[in-house]
Amino acid sequence: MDYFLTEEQQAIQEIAKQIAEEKIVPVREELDEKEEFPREIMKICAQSDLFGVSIPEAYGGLGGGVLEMGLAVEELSRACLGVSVTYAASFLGAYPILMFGSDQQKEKYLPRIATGEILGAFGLTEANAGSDAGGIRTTARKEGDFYVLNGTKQWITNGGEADVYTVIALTDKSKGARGASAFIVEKGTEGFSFGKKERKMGIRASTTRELVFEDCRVPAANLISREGMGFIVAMKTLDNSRPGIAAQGVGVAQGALDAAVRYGRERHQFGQPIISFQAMQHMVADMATSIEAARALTYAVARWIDSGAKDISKVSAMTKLFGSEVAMKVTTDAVQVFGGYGYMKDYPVEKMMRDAKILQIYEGTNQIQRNVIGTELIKEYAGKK
Ligand code: COS
Repeated sequence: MDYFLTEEQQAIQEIAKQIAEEKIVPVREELDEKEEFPREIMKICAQSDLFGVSIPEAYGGLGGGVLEMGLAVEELSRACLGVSVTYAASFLGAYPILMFGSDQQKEKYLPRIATGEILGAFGLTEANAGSDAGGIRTTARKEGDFYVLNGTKQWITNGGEADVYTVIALTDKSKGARGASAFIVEKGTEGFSFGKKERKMGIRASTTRELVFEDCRVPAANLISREGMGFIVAMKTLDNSRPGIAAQGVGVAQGALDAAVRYGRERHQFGQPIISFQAMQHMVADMATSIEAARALTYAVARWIDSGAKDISKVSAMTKLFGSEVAMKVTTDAVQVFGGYGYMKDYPVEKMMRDAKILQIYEGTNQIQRNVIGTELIKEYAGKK
């Protein structure tokens, strides 16, 4: 289907597709097996300008938005979600700077993120603050020209590998979420170290690690926006990044459908290709239909956000919810098309199914997405919007 992408958008898609097919597919199994960070592939993405797709031209990027990011993420995700989330998480770390940073902060960090010289990461989640993001306990105490950070962030994508982290910490514990503030913390800052590296069911090429702050002194100039804005910074970041999770879902689902149809044409049972059976055709028909619906919703919402829309929480949550549910269902059905072979590591679909599961969980579980959608709907019907 033609989504009337511009030449530049098609070029981004093409480059990401080429990297996916030529560089990621040949190594994805090994990266998954060894839980290896895809450093070489990130270098290739950097050389191909992919890290700059959604950074403004003024800071050395290509000036795209949520749609351009989604197009790149979708193509990389067709090959491997572990690699695509590594790429996307760098931009997740950059969002707070891009949306709320000072000119100096933007000038200092965005050009290097755009070239891929440095990788970004986003630190919000803690052991006791997952869905309840307002329940974080990491603190930031003002001391002269510094903030002193103490606490531990958990499950941080690109943890230990990224160079620059946007971290949410409490500057006023008594105010809860309203007392949170956002900071830029560079790797190598004294008192900032990395804890446990997680072993995961899927997206194993992606590194997930604790960030540990022990009397970590961060220059006051690294405060993003002002004190008390941290929760808003985090929520706005997630509003903008959730369509990227939907794009991951569309990508991995498309990868699974491609594999399933190819296999269905080759695999013979009862003297004919299994794709000739109606049971198989109905399965792939449903897979293809739901993928196209998820893609259409994702592109439409991304375009709307890029047009400058402000009230995006509901539709952003819808993309994430729908795209991730489609990914889980389609990858599970792809394993079914492969039958016993689908359960084996000889084919890519078991990995796709393991990888897809995280999409229903991270950047807000799908239960939380439904809460966000429901809350917004109630406000609309009550005439408060
Ligand atoms: N944009 C701007 N402000 C927002 C917002 C958004 N999308 N969502 C919430 N807020 C504001 C609220 O307006 C409220 O402000 P006031 O205190 O001024 O009224 C404040 O933030 C707290 O909001 P709320 O009361 O809805 O928060 P809850 O404690 O009920 O928590 C959240 C609900 C939003 C935290 C939950 O729905 C959520 O999204 N959890 C998942 C977090 C997540 O995605 N984690 C992944 C980690 S990063 S990979």
